[in-house]
Amino acid sequence: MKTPKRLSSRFFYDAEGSRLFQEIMHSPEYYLTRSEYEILDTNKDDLLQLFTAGNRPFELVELGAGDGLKTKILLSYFQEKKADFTYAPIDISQSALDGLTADIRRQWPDLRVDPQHDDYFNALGRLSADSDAQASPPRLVVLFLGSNIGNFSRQEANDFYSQINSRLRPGDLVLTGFDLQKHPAVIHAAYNDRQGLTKAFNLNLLRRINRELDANFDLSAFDHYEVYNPENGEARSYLVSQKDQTITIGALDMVVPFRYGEIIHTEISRKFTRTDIEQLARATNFSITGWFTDCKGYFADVLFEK
Ligand code: AVJ
Repeated sequence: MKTPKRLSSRFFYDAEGSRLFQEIMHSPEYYLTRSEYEILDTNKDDLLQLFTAGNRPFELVELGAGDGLKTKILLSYFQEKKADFTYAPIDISQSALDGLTADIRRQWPDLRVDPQHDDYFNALGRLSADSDAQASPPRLVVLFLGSNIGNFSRQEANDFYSQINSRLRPGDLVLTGFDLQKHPAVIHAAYNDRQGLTKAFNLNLLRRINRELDANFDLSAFDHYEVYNPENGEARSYLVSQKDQTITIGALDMVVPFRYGEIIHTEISRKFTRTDIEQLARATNFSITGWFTDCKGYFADVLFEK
């Protein structure tokens, strides 16, 4: 068995995990969502001008759309301004996608929605192939909001943005939400909320393994532990075994021993400097054509152009 033990943060988002994440986004400590909401709301007109430059129609492709709370600010404004665009949310969760699509069709019956239930790359590849087939293709505008990029290592982020770049044409855009480095105590608090929502979110991984893989984790025998390292900008989440114990995972025919104090690493939430973001753009052949921050300077939505 490898040490330290690890679980991928991809597995957080079953129905209960998605619900807990919604609650985290509303908690007083989790500033990320409010900061990005402010940025999009304040700059929606500038963004529309940039997306429609040259009077081209555009296709708004959102990676990991979730409940689309923040995107709706843009959708609502773009609709009001009668912009010529299609919204293509991509998500691996069919239930999240169905909910979002139904919601949007109810709210804006005239908006063109083209949901893609798929892996990001397959969906992006298909959308760019579709537009290649058109005489005057729409500009692709990729949205990757919420600092979801923080879950990637530096290398993974470079690979991901290079792959996105390879599926775009010159003039296409990517708008990314980056959580910025700031006073470490502010970041620490966001992942250690008083209500225990982040703890429940982290422990839900074990509940999911119990249910889907027939395991017998006792959730009360594990604790949540989060550290933020201001030297490298990494917030890391762990589950900690509170005693010596042995877990069985029926579906995998696996017996997993834990020592008292042993950890499972579950997530990295990376925080960025301006230099980190500039290096990402340069390494993946994008130029930076827009830089938007909230009034506290906690978060940035940055526009990359191919
Ligand atoms: C959805 C990946 C941006 O890392 O801040 C929230 C998930 N984890 N609290 C983040 C999360 C713990 C979140 N992202």
